[in-house]
Amino acid sequence: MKRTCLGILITVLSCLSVFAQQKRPNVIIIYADDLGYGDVSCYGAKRINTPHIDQLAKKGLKFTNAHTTSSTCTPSRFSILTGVYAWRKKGTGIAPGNAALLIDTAQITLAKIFKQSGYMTSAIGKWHLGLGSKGGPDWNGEIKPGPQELGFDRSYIIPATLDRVPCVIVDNHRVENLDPKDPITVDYHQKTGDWATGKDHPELLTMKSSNGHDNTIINGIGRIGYMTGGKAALWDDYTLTEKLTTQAESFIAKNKANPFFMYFASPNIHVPRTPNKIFAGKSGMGPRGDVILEFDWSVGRIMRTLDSLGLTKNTIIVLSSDNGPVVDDGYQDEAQSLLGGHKPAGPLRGGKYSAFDGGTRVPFIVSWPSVIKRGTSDALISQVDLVRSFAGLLNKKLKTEQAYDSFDMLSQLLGKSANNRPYLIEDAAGLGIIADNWKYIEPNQGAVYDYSTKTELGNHKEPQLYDLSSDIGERRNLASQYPGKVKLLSQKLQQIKDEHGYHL
Ligand code: NG6
Ligand code: CA
Repeated sequence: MKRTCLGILITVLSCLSVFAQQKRPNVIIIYADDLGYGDVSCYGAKRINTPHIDQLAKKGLKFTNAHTTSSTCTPSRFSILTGVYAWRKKGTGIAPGNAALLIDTAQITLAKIFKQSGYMTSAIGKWHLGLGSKGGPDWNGEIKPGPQELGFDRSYIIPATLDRVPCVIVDNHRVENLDPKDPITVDYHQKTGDWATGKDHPELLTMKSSNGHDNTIINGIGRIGYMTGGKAALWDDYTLTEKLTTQAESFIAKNKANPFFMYFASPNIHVPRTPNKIFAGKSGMGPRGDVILEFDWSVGRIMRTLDSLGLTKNTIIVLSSDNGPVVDDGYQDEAQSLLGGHKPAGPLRGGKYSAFDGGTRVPFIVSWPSVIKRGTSDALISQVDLVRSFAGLLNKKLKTEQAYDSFDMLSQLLGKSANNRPYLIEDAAGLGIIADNWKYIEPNQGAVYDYSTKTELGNHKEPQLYDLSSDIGERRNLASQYPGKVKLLSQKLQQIKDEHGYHL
């Protein structure tokens, strides 16, 4: 008798757990590179049309006040994956292509949270968080630690950026298509091997540099850093988005029966902008506009794959960008001359590299058709919050010493609350803090303007204070009018810095 009861109990419990298993949503983060607040049509772009992203926004929740933690790539990615501000750790600025892994493998990560909850996890696309242990990766051997040591079951990545060597894909722990007889050498200080450089052979370039980008030429494009070898492993710039999207689709298809988490970090719309021939010339805005179309297409393909497998309803998609927009980021690709009236940052001031909101306020859309009601949310949230929010969704308790900069904003992500995060930190040359629509940028010695990218960097030797509710473009510095507010926010910022340390 006892045995039967126990048997029934076990059956009931296992049914419950299967039920729970089935109900758990898949989660996909689609993370664009350098896509601005004004670069997609559902955020107001007029000259460019992004129907798939718009469709996602139409079905889901469009955030108007969501932020990256930084106005450049590496620190933003560090934060979204760890729940910790990158400025707390030394050496987390824009990483060279041969940097060692920047995230401690003992640290909690978004991927680990999903993996520990039984999800299949993958990182596909741009990584830019370093690989390998001290001294950097062994490109010709086993490349670890990397994403897999941080909780991703599968990884298929561009090690750094499109414009940084080595221009090869790392498939799990190895360079894809590497011929052992043609080993790769990478150097960020001096030329290695005999491959031509943009500096010495500008006549070989199919895309000319406007700033830097004059080291080794790969596929007719001058890059940052020197490399030689690995010829068979080099990526093709013009079909890379396609290739990565296909990988994403096959990961989804393979895991259609399990809950899965995919971090799909698109290389678009970072330089060098090399649209697939399907999109070349289609935007009328040159390659920058064309790769926005390409990004939108790749989002559409992922959405279609989910649809065809019947997964749309129970899949959460978070679509965002790692930092704000830049027009000329170092190549002569007509982005500036063909811009027309397009405003990549929308109404915001500054862009990539900037302490103004153009650097950090980005498109942010969350869709989960079976749960989230469509609409718009003005809640102040940060990408650093994804760690604790998804831990909340999975009922996973994190220790206080883990992901300490992350807040559980699940209710906001699901549209059940529009409460603001009490404060939020943005990182450029100096730090900025936003609380209740007031933004304070601490005094710093950084350049005010970057002439090569034509960016207002938002740095100033004096404190800056903006009322974002009436001045979203950060035009009127109210610091001298509201010294009390300046004091309060600078004290709060100092307290946040001191709580867990900082390295600027
Ligand atoms: C800059 C590069 C820029 C881009 C950026 C990183 C030059 C002149 N500029 O140093 O092209 O690669 O680093 O971008 O080399 S990010 O989105 O990965 O942060
Ligand atoms: Ca970026």
